[in-house]
Amino acid sequence: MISTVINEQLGIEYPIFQGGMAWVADASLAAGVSNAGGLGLIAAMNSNGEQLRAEIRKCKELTDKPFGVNIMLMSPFADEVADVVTEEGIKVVTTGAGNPGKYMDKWIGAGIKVIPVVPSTALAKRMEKLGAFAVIAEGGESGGHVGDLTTMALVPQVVDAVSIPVIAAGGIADGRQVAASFMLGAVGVQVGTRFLVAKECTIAQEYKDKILKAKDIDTVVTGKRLGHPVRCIKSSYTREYTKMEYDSSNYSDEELEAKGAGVLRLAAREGDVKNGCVLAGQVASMVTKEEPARDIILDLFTKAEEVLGGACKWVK
Ligand code: TUI
Repeated sequence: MISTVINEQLGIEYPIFQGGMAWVADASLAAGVSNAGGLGLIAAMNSNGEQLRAEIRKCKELTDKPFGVNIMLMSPFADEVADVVTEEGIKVVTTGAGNPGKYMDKWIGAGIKVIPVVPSTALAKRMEKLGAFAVIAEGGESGGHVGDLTTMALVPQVVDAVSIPVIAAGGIADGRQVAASFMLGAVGVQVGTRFLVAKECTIAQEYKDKILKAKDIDTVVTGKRLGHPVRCIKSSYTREYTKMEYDSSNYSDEELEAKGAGVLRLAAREGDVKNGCVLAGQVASMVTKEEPARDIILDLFTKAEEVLGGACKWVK
């Protein structure tokens, strides 16, 4: 059994978080993962305060296990949802796509364990100083908003830079990658892409099918020109976007911004994977079957234990 400060302190069975994926991580998925022994997270994403409150209450109906909320700091409603998590007695908040510094005192004062996603050692150190319980070091293999460093390079550097627990994220979809994360010094993992095809995940079947059919080289990073790089599955949409992105004399930043508006919702909720954008990590091609969250977690940890237990097959 793999047991670390993460599952012990958070009152969960396995040291695994489900990524707080925008337009994906609703009460159904979060409760499914929490009931399966991991930490489910509701993505506050672009919800306003009352929408998030309703989703949190739904999740409380579906599970009596701990779950958390992920706050996307670029959201226009970040201030409102920052208050809602304290009012609703949420115990764990993860943050993404920015620096949560201005909320930290309030959250920590309310007894919340704050666990920011960090793409660099500098931000990890800043978060430690501000009282973060742990950090999630997310490499650019992940889906969605990505940093520059890979998980392999980032995780051990963050582990060396801080003395709080480090959770590895980005490029983790099977037991070998869970085992590797522990070898790099992480004490937990965050998994996104593999949970896209969990039975409890309510996204459109067309989106799940894109993940199930993906090949290794099927993801691309768009949006660098606007400063918001996002990894997604290649499609006719990403080809059009990329063409516009590299043709700055003909397409303004505003036109590019407009091209990106609403495309994740279109794919995830409407199932329009032609005009919409399917966010996914580089491990999408390793995700080959839809199954309950419990089976995903059991598979990840059973295989990770086998790998870690056997140490290394090259050591004779
Ligand atoms: O946040 C994510 N993944 C996301 S957010 C998202 S919604 C979105 N849609 C369109 C454009 C942009 C976002 C989809 N996927 N992962 C966590 C993450 N955070 N990855 C990288 C970062 C990050 C980057 C810079 C965290 C902090 C940061 O700090 C910059 C600073 O202010 O110092």
